[in-house]
Amino acid sequence: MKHWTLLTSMAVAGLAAVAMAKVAYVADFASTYGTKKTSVIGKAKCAVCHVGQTAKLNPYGKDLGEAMKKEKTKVLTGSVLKKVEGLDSDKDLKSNLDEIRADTLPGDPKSK
Ligand SMILES: [Ca+2]
Repeated sequence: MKHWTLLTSMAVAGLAAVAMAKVAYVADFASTYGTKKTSVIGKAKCAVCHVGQTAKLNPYGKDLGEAMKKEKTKVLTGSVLKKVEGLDSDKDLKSNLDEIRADTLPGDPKSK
């Protein structure tokens, strides 16, 4: 029984750490691009990189994940964000940077 309690505690702590990481990523993104909370991107929060509010990454989130791996970091930095600016993650013919500037979602082809 104690074994399960420990495992459950570790799982909850792990999920909390993931949630905290996401909150930090949203802040890093906003400070890099100066996005306002009232903008489409600002309101999307985690959905800029994830499919809705799930842990699953959208195409833009996957490209950021690859860039983080290449930089051997687990932190979303301005440098990582810049590495994927020229890509068109969601294949809607607009670069990620153009989408961010236009306040559309770089990981959602329906947002353009
Ligand atoms: Ca795009």
